[in-house]
Formats: sequence, structure tokens, C-alpha cells
Amino acid sequence: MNRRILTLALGAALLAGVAQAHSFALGALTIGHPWSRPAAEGGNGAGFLSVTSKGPAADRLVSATSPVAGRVEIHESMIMDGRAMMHPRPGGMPVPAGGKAEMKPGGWHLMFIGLKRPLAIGDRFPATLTFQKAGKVEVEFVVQAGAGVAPMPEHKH
Ligand SMILES: [Cu+2]
Repeated sequence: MNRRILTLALGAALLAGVAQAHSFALGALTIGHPWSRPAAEGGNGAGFLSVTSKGPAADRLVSATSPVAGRVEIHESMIMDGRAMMHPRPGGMPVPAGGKAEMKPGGWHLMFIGLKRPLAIGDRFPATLTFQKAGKVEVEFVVQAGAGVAPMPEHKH
């Protein structure tokens, strides 16, 4: 690889690392910057986003689907006995009235299980989120490196 190609590749990686924030509106809810970590085909990917509510009633993110994964689960990570553990939350993630719920590394996340294609930095892919009250919204995830955070623990339940 010559120096010019190397420079271009590095530039693209840097751009992808600071992917522009994007958001999606659904009634009183705003879904902020859906993103996922890179992951291999056949493996599992982790997705993150925020949900901000301007509404007077609490809501709940109850499920998600994506054409890139066999299925999508809602999980919560937490430290137990000094180890990071992931728990499926089949009841979904609560969104407080007039407040914010956040999926981020080390906490709530979407688990894209059985990836049908690799997720590479800079890729974008669609997903559909379903909220208990607000209903469905189509969003787009951007694949980026999770800067400065520990890698996800192995997916074992
Ligand atoms: Cu998980």
C-alpha cells in the first residue's frame, strides 16, 4: 500500500469515528443518534441510542427489528460481583415522561443477534423500533467505533 492510499484510508476512518449526530422524531419522542459497534457476520452486534420525551406520559421501548439481524433483543448490562453481565429485558426499556432514556455501553443496549452481514465502520443500516404508546418508527444506525469504552463482554446467558 503506498503512502497516499494509506492516508486516504486513515482519513476515512477518522471521519467515521466522528459520525455526525442524527435523530428521528416519533410524536413526543426523539430518538437520538442510533449507532452500533462493528461486528462480524454470524455474530452479535450491540446498538445504542437515546430516547428523549417531551410528552406528559411515560412510554416504553418494547421491541426492535432489523433486516441485518435474525432478531433484536433489548438488554441491560450491569456490574455484578465485579463482572460485567448482560441481562435480556423482554419488558423493554422505560422512557420517563418528559425525560430521557439512554442506551450506552455498560448499560441498556440493543442486541442484534445472528448478523446476516458484517457491520463495518461507516456502514449504515435500518431498524424499526416499537414503543408501547408512540408506536413504530424507522431509524438508521451508523456503525462506529465506541471510543474510549471497554469492549462488550461475551454474549452468554
Ligand atoms: Cu446484550
